[in-house]
Amino acid sequence: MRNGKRKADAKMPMKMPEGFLWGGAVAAHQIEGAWNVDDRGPSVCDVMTAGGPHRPRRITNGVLPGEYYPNHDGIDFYHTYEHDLDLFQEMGFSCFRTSISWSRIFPRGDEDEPSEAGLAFYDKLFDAMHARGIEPVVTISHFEMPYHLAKEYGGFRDRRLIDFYLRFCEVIFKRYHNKVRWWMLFNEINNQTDVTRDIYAFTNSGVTYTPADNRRQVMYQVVHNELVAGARARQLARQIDPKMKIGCMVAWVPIYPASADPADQMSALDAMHDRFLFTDVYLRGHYPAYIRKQWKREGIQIDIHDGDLEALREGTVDFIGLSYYMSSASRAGATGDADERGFESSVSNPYLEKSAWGWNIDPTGLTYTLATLYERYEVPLFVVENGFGAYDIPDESGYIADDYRIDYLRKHIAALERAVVDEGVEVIGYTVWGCIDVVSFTTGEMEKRYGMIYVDRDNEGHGTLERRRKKSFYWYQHVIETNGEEL
Ligand code: BGP
Repeated sequence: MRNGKRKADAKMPMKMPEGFLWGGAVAAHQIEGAWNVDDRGPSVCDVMTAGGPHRPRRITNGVLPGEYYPNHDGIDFYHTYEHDLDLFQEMGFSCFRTSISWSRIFPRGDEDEPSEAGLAFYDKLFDAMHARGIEPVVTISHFEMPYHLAKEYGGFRDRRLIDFYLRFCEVIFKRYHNKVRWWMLFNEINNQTDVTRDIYAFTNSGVTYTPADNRRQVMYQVVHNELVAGARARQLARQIDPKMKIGCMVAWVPIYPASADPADQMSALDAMHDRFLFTDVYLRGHYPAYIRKQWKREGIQIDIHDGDLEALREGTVDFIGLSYYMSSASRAGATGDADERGFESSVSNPYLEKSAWGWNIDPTGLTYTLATLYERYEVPLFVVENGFGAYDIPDESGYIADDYRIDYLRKHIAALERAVVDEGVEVIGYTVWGCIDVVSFTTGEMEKRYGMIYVDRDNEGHGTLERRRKKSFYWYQHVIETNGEEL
């Protein structure tokens, strides 16, 4: 109900349009394992140890003996993908999002020629998906930069990364353009605006800050280099095959004003600039006035080369891929980062419950997100991550009745449908994050489970890797079967 009554089309069923893509989402580094098989070189996530809800992951100097790196094995999807795809097909998936592991194709990242073994794996994976009526949705770089590029070049601090990324794109576009229609450039490229978290700079851009760094200066320069790389990749895709749809991918956490105090509204507006910056450049093709003023105020100098701004202008994307998990709030003058959302004025929202990892639960925030993004850009949106991380406790028979996950997903899919039916937002599809239990990104835990499929593996790497259907498996199967009409 909005403004006291449903809009004029209230009689319309709350279901998705024909052709809507339903599925699940993962990332190579969190699912594949086989970290050093068939030529694959270490990626930045292969030097991140396991952590926990209150124990940050550590980034080690190389792969060290005696440390536990959960991404090395993932859930061994590299060897089990046929079986896992059978389970996704059983749920009725029409699409499945994963990434191409950059260091499986270019083990060090600066080679001239790619690994044929790496390319052959993704040929087999995409063929297996199509054989089951599942359309691939591919993230080009999902926190998987070859560790060599981070270690030897400093990641995107070095402009040569633009060319290395473009070479990677050229190889995979030419190889898979007849098998993959939906592509996204960089996963959650905006995470790195939170310069207090080393894990974000490292996984977004291969950057390790030094004590001498002005972190915001470094971050915005690196962001510029990455935005140019993405725009030029978009132009390359257009030349190789215009049928390819290239999207950006952003982590969207809408920031509400903590009160009706106009100062809080301005505080929220300012805080949102570190999100809108990315979609504004990706969709409008230029740097907005607010960021230029902000750089001037902070004395930030961006090294912009000839042709960069033209590339941004010409390389705008076709759609916005986004992850949505939570919302946040901002109070003018707050300095405590109470809500840990990576911006100084963040405060907790007393109207929302939180997950066991402190993530706000706000389905309405998804409707608000989709409506505001669509109003601003009027391009199709793709919800490529939404899910509920929780401790799943099997009963004595091993069954998991994850009603809490069904409840979270039901409310968020209903919110998605309100955006489509009430606001007219064009949404390409919806892929549940971690449709099968995978290694958590922020904590490296297996026990922060998102899946409708349980995987028998614990935080220390013990377990049989057996897959088991949870209660949510059958619930989501019915949601897809009714195209979202019955939640
Ligand atoms: C997003 C990442 C995903 C996934 C998800 C869940 O930021 O794009 O890779 O990890 O968060 O977060 P986590 O795994 O930390 O619980």
